[in-house]
Amino acid sequence: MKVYFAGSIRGGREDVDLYMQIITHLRKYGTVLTEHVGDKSLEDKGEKGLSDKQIHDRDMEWLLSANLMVAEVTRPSLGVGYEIGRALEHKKRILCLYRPSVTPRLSAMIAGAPNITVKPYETIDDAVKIIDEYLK
Ligand code: 6K6
Repeated sequence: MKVYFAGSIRGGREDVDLYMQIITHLRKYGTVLTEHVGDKSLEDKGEKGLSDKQIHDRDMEWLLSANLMVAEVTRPSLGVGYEIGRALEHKKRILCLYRPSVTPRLSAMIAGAPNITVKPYETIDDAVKIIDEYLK
């Protein structure tokens, strides 16, 4: 299975450690195409000198090849919202995770969208259980 993990980059990197913990769990199910999203050491100044267009086009290619999208949507991110919209358009399975203690009111365009599974959680242990249940 190919998993596209989405998490905030320019929207704010406060949750990068959590992203890596989720990615580490997702690896048990297959290949995570976007491991860099959880890489703390990567600075957002154009990974390997890639332009914004190159990043967009490469990520879209990966997204289209993925069987599943898992998005951590606690930190509002234009890029993550865009990726979710594109994944919906292409009928991908989408699981969105968010922490209500940080974001009590998730965007209605995510919380109210059809064909997206949205789950609140607080700890990595909760997230792991939700993912396991979703993929069972
Ligand atoms: C720096 C650190 C990690 O990656 C970089 C270089 N920039 C990007 N590289 C790869 N994917 C990116 C990059 N910027 C945004 N994205 C994609 O958009 C990721 O798949 C994220 O899920 C999402 C984040 O969007 P913003 O709007 O928060 O940046």
